[in-house]
Amino acid sequence: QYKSSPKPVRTSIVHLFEWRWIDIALECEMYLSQHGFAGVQISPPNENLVVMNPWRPWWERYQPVSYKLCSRSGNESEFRDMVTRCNNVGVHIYVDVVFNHMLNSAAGSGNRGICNSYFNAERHDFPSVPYSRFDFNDPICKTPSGDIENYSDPIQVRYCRLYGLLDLSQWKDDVRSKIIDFLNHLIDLGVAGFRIDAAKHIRPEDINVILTKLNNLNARWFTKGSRPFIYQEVIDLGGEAVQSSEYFRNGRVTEFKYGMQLGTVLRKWNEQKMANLKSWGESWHMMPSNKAFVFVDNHDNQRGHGSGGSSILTFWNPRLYKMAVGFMLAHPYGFTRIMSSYWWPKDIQNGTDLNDWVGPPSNSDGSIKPVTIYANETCGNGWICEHRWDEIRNMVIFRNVVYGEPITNWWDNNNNQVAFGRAGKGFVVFNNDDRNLLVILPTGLPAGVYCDVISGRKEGKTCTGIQIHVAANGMARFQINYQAKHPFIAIHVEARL
Ligand code: LAG
Ligand code: CA
Repeated sequence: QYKSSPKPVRTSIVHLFEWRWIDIALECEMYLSQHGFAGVQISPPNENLVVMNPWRPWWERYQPVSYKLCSRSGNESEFRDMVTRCNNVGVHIYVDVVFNHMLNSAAGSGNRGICNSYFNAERHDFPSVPYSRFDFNDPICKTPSGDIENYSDPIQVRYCRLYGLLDLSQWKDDVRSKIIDFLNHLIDLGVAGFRIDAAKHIRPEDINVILTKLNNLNARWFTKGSRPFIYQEVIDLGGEAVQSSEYFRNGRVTEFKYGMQLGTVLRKWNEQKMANLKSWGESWHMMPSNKAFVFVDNHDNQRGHGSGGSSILTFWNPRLYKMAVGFMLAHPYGFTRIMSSYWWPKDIQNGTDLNDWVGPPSNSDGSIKPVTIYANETCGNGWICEHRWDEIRNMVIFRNVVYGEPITNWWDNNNNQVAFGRAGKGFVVFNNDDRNLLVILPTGLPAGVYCDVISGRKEGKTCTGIQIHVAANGMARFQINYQAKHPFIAIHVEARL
């Protein structure tokens, strides 16, 4: 061997929703780096409004007061420490940045930012940025309420208030320069990219100007000249004035049809079946794969906010959820994000969750509780940690192993049993039918005994789960009974015994 082995690819990020910076730093070092995660999406790090009614909802973090790095997740020195420690183990930080708007117009005034910054919502005054009334779109918005009333009118979508949130003028140089300074500060601290919140409500050309003024990534961790990774949150399920494609030249765009359609298939709604997933991708009216940022659920639609409705699968439905995430990670379409949630007292009344606002596990003073990690690697203290579920964690690794390979050897029973390979690197089999599956299939894999990474994992020379024997001709026998604990099987070349 004359060449050192190439750096392993890492292809998925995890949203550690509402985690504290000190917990994320530990998670990078103790878990994410060892298990092939490329990075972490963090909750908005800048100062927000403290909302007392309802009590400390998660969504208060989408109401900025200033760009000071100060939030329930931690202060600037904790933020800096997290970025440094995560980068040092090769796990990158992606920041959820909220710059469409500031806080809501009815928030009043006072030193009620989470770090005591002053604001006056009525006067549109944010001295800690500073922004003043000239930095907002009120004169342009023509709706009677000042809010977005009609999503088929792009002018309203861009220049009126989303949920009553004071709408910033990103077309103005002084607003742009405040946003650019904020993002460059984050880049200089070492972050790798941004989720642009509410991008649909900002003109793509304004985002573009901001992006072109950003610094290169910090050369302490990134190759000289590297640019930030960008994914823009645009909810486009079709039928609205603003379309995802307007944003392609800025970076990736969230594909909200992905989780909605995949949930519909796995739930077998609308007469859908997994066999239909043979054509999964662009032909399902989704954007080009190399533009798409995909996920089964996100922090909004897992609790009925945002879009996607009741078809969205979440940790509340673990069996189907694991299949959905498993399918997403096995399939080459898009750039993938895993959701990592906290528990809340879900209370559905007449189709809506009365507790959709409930914030992260917290103490009576509002501070966020630490993430507890048990010896068996699962989480406690109210944290769900889907990314630590064996099936999901192992499929994150599967995606890295098969990266760049096309789909091969697709098989289905014309119903809800499907299987496919990734050109000699990996193979998956799903059974979402109410009947047993027993098939012998060509896998395209080299002969050998493989460890199924869904029912177990490879530990040294042994497998804690089912073993799959691939014959010299690539054929292998798969059995998944319909009540089986694990409704799918996945094997790949790094889990050969
Ligand atoms: C997003 N993407 O475009 C975030 O993913 C989403 O979580 C944000 O909404 C939204 N854009 C604005 O940044 C969240 C909640 C809203 C919440 C808002 C502001 O989904 O429900 O609105 O953050 O905190 C809340 C109330 C509204 C109220 C508004 C202003 O729920 O009823 O009108 O505050 O007071
Ligand atoms: Ca706007």
